[in-house]
Formats: sequence, C-alpha cells, structure tokens
Amino acid sequence: MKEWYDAIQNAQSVEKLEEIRVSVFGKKGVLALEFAKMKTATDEEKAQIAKDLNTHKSALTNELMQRKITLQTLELQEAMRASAIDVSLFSSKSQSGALHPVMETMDKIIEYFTAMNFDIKTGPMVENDFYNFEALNLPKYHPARDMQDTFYFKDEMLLRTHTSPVQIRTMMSTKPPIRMIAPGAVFRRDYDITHTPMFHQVEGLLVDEEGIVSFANLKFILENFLKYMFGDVEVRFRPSFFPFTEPSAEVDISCIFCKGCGCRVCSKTGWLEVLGCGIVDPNVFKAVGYKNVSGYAFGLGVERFAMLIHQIGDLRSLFEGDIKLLEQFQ
Ligand code: 2NL
Repeated sequence: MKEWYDAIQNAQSVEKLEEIRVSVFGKKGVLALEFAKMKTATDEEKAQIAKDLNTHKSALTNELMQRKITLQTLELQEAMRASAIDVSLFSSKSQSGALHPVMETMDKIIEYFTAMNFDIKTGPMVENDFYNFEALNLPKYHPARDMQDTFYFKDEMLLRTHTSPVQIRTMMSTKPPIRMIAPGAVFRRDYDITHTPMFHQVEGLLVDEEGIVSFANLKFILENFLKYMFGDVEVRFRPSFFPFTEPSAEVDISCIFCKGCGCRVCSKTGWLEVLGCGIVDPNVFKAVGYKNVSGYAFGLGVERFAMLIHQIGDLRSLFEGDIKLLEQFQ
C-alpha cells in the first residue's frame, strides 16, 4: 500500500490525482481487490484484514483530500499568474475623439453671448413660408425666395435658410423685452469653396421698449464680441442692406493674416467681412404683432468664423469627415 501513499504525494495535477483515486477506490481498484481476498481467509484473518484495509481506506481518503486542496490552490495560483495584466507594459497609442472645429467655434460664440445675458433659443429646421420669409419682410416674389436658393417641400414647407424663424417664433410666443441668440443648422442650394448646402448660423435679437435700443448698443456688443473671438482686431461697420433691418450694416475686422496690409485672403483690402446686422425693420414687428418697441439683430456664419480661426481654405473640407483634417483639431 505504501506505493499509493507515495503516488498521492507525488501527483502533480488534480487530473493525475483523480486517476489515482480511481485506481485505489474504483470498482476494480486495489482496495476492492484486497477486500476480495478476504473470501479465502479464515475468520480471524478476515477481521485483521478488514481492520487494516479500513485503516488504509480512511488514511488514503484523507491523503487524497489534502493533496487535492494543495494542488487546487497551486493550479489557481498558476491560472491567476498566467492571466495577470502587466501594468508596466507599454501600450499602443489609443485614439481619442475631439470636438469638430465648427462646434468648438459655436461653443465659443455661445459662451460670449451667454455671459452677456442672451438666452439660447432653438426651433425646427423644416419651416413654413411665413416664419422663414413673410414675417421677415421678404414678400412673395422676393428674389431670396428663389427655387435656386431654397430647398422646398410641398405645401409651402421648406428647409430654413437662416435661423431667423426662431426669433419670429420667440417674439410670437413671448412678450418683450427679448435678448436671445438662435444657433443652428441652416440650408441653401449652394456648393463651392465658400458655400455648402448645410451650414451653421448664430443670429441674435434684442428687443425692448421703443427708444431704449440704439445702434450704439449694437456696435458695442459686436465690437466686444469680435475682439473676444479674434483678439486685437480693428472693427469697421459698413452701410449695407437686409430686408429685415433698417438701417443695416456689414461688419469687417482687420485681416488677421496680414494685419491689414493686404493679402490673398482679404483680396488685398486689409479687411474681412464677418457679420451682418441692423436695427429691426418695423415690418418685422408688425408681422409678429409687437407695438411700441425697437430692437437690433445680427447674423453670422459659424463655418466662416471657424475657417478664419483655424486657417482652413476650403469650406467643404469641414464636412468631408476626413480623419487627417479632424486630427489636426484634437
Ligand atoms: C448675415 C446677416 C442678419 C438678421 C440677420 C434678423 C432677424 C430678425 C429680425 C431682424 Cl427676426 N433681423 N436677422 C439681421 C441682420 C443680419 O444676418 O450676413 N448673416 C450671415
């Protein structure tokens, strides 16, 4: 029997131990064989054999159990060691996402106007003729309504061409005073290096009792805004025309590339056009049912700002989703 005690002690795996258990305790195992020998023994011998065998049986059972626990522990430790993660190993560089330059620019614009106490308002992109054109002093047959410029659905529905319908909706649902910006996507049928069929605008509107809002207020808020966005630049207001404002102005900054000396980007003028603005036309207030109020409004293209800030030449590259371009803005 000694050999079996040795075999148990020398077993190197739980699997091997199981083989030994079968060889000792199995139906045709050594214990069964030894017990079978009792048949031919005398009564005294039988008693002695049975006593010896039962002692071995419980001793071997005990040995097996002990060895099994030892081996299981060793095997668990080995499994844990094999599957352990070496935190000191070098890893390959992981990819991380980043904010799109248009959204980053949008966030900075929103940050300024939020600090100036403007509310942020949004509205539907699919609009109707009234909110997008009629209420903005763009009557039927106005050239801006041209099929060539606007994406139309049936029943006078369309994709908004500016975010002004958000201001119209806000005025029709709330009383003055109003101090808001409307950021969002707008749509026009245009596609070249400076135009894409979808782009983003931020428009602003301030309305208060008649006589309170002046062009000087508008000038202050926009001059301050452009210095916040572009740093130390000159700001210039040029008379212009929009159907929804009177008087109207376009706003230029001194060229951020040549500091006003004249280069390719500013077409040698030294100036870059960045926004449009004006005093809200009385016809707009009439359309929304406002009386005895005055206000100013402005609008800008977010992609144009992003292009100038990041020196991107072709507007279309902002929408191609090319990783090579986007990686540069991480
Ligand atoms: C531009 C010019 C502008 C407005 C937008 C506006 C809205 C209402 C009433 C009056 Cl509800 N005006 N918006 C006014 C002046 C200019 O945008 O060049 N945008 C890219």
